[in-house]
Amino acid sequence: MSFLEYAPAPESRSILSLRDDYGLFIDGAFRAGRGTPFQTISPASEERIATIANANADDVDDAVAAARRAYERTWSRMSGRDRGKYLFRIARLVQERARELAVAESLDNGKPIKESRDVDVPLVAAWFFYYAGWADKLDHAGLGANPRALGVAAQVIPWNFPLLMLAWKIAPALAAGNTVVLKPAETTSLTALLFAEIVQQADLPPGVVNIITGAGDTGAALVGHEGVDKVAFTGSTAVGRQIAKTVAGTSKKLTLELGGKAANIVFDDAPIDQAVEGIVNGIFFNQGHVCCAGSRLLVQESIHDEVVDRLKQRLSTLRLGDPLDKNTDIGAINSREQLDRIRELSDVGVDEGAERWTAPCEIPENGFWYAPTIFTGVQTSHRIAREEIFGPVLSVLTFRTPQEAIAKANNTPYGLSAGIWTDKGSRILAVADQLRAGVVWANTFNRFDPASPFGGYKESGYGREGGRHGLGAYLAPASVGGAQRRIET
Ligand code: TXE
Repeated sequence: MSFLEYAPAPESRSILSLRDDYGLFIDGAFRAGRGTPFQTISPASEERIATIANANADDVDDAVAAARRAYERTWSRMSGRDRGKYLFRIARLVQERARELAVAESLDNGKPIKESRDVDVPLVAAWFFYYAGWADKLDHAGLGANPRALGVAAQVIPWNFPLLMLAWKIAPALAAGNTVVLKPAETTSLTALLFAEIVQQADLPPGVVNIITGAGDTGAALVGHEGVDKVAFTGSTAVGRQIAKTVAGTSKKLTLELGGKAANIVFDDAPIDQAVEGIVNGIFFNQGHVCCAGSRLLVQESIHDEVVDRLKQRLSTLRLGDPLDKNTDIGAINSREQLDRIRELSDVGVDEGAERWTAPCEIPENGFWYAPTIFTGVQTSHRIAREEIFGPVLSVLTFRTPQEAIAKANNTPYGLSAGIWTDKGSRILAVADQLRAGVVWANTFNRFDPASPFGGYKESGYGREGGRHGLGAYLAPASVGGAQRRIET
């Protein structure tokens, strides 16, 4: 049976054999951290899962030093073909341990098991397979000197796709010949530590991958460390700005993948059934904890009522509850802090005059939950139309003409993604061309592929992850010139 056919049930937690305490993974081994350890809990039950080590500045020093040694002594001297073999090995081990990784991810993050099982974990494997295939293409490609790795990469990731964001960061970095120190988010460290076990199983040279756990201060110490050559961050725009300031004036290379407020634009000729499913997937997938979520629905005025009615009907059928139940559509909100943020901004929506509708879900007694919510009558000036809510909340706005749709879609400080729903191919091309968004989906939403570059404009950050561009973010082109010897005949 392949992992894709496997459907974990609520009791699936029993397939996990977790440790009670997790250390930092530095130089190929687990060890205690020197900061005060913290607990990771299940957001669906608030029960403790495990104790997680906390890296202080000395631990960060050790991790960066281990990465530097590994870079100089082994990884940068290895052929691309050999690096690729390690990446293929990691990809296969992710597949072998897919059930366990999916259950751990849902337990620690709160996302429905059908998402971690069918989306997150398969994409993690796909990312490693994809970049494994690039590693040997960098050797002697016939384009002059081989491009050079940057050195040690500091990578800080968020909690919404813990394992997938790790893959987006680590796979291209290693393929390009860099070594890494990665810090997962403090509420979702578990699967990064299981990944560290996979790194051991794959027999990677010690120090090539280091995983250090901790909160924002650990992340700040890592990105500010002078032994780091490259910083890659995914998270809030506020922290992204701070990191950009820290890195400014140094020679570190930087990529930032920050927030979003994507417009999902539905024209009156769109296939309605498909569009309704796309709107639901666009904003309620992963409880809306998605930087590219279609959080602003721009619907053509003539079909507004029909679309909103259909959405309400559809949302009334969604099942909210135990993330480990294979029938669950909406899981838990990842943390109490995030739940508070969602509640606060949603209440602002009501105060500003928009109309709030909440899906009729039963909310479990323990844990952090927010029922799918739709706001209608939203104006472009409302905060719920401008700020990232990062939760299962959809703001509905209307438009009359394509030009008005484009203007409203672009009227945001962000520029990460957008969706277009229409039957007219020519309209897709014309509208997509004018949208200031790094990713535009047509008659679909939230589709990810390791070969496609992903990233944003404006406050959504800069740089791209995925594809050749994602690899380029970890490489420095090198020109080696010289006079050619004339061969006498
Ligand atoms: O993000 P933070 P938070 C948005 C979303 C959400 C809001 C806040 O709107 O509501 O951000 O979420 C580490 N130097 N996104 O507070 O703080 C931190 O430990 C270095 C969108 O969780 O940015 C974690 O590992 N690192 C986003 C990571 O940064 C620091 C995904 C993200 O945490 C740091 C997540 C510092 N000074 C939230 N401070 C997306 N683009 O997908 C914190 N961190």
